[in-house]
Amino acid sequence: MDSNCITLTRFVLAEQKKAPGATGELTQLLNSVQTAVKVISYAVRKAGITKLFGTAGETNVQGEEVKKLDVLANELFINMLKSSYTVALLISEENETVIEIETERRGKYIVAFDPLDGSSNIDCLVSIGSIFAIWKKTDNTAPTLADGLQPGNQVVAAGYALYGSATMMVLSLGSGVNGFMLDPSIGEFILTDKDMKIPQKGNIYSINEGYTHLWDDAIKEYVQNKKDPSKGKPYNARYVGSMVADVHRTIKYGGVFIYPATKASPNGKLRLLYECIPMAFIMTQAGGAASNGQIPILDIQPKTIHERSPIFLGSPDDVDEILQTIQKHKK
Ligand code: AMP
Ligand code: P6P
Repeated sequence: MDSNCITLTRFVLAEQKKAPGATGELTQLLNSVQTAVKVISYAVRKAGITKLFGTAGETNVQGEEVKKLDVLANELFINMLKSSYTVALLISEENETVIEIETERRGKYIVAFDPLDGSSNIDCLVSIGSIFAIWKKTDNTAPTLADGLQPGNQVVAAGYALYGSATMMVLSLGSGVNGFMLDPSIGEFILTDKDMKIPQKGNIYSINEGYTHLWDDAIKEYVQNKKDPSKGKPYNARYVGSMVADVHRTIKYGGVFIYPATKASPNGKLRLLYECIPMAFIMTQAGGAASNGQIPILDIQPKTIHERSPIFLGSPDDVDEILQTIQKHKK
């Protein structure tokens, strides 16, 4: 046992001490997220035994069946964040409207989160995840919807938890990306992936090819090129259908993850505030790129809390290639 192991708690505190004038509020917020993730991880791994699988008989704002684990994960994020006295407003994938915090418990941060992303994969034990992004309230007035609609280039911190063969938290506080593996024997996240950087170029493309008939020509051409031996060594196709798993693999191995606009979904499927922005922030901090096909995801000005965005993210060379293909088709 390493008697000097870097836990997530220790890492965040050390980063706080580098921030002049920091009061510890952001550290406290991140510790409350860590607690929510630990309980979700436990519940995910026990779900089959404790009958947490299956639907809770409700549907969420997305019109999707809500499974019991979704409900539990959402309540955990809300309760842990509210009781941290660090947040003024919450935005959850599971809640139609913003979640306001009573005055006496308010802090200066705004958190948008997807408490359990990929939940359609729960019952077949495919990896799922939690995703969050943190902004700072820009003034001392009562929180309004505008506080929850800040662009990704104003993000203070963002992260995801991957409930896979192990549970891992990947976090960026604005100075790079670090990965922490949960050691269930001590209940602590341990720094295992220091200063994560995505390869400049990869050999994996990740997109749901079941929608090929709905793509525009640029996407069809790009994907076809990735499979055509006359254009170079063909790429491998990998698609989990769980954003956190697909993005984590992309950071680790390189390549590109794509959820484009389709004829059926003109703005794509993934949500800007609590899926695209946090993943774009992390990817950019890891030396990668993230675009909606026209501009960087982090520069998009959100208009509504559940708006969707097309997303192309991954290795800089791979994202650049697809953006060039898109531009070529615009001419
Ligand atoms: P605080 O008063 O603790 O909320 O921190 C004020 C600002 O200092 C934050 O909004 C961050 O920009 C920075 N900061 C505080 N804690 C941390 C941390 N643990 N890691 C990185 N930056 C931090
Ligand atoms: P499709 C899961 O439902 C999710 O929101 C993301 O985690 C995932 O990347 C995407 O949807 C998968 O969507 O249309 O390919 O099944």
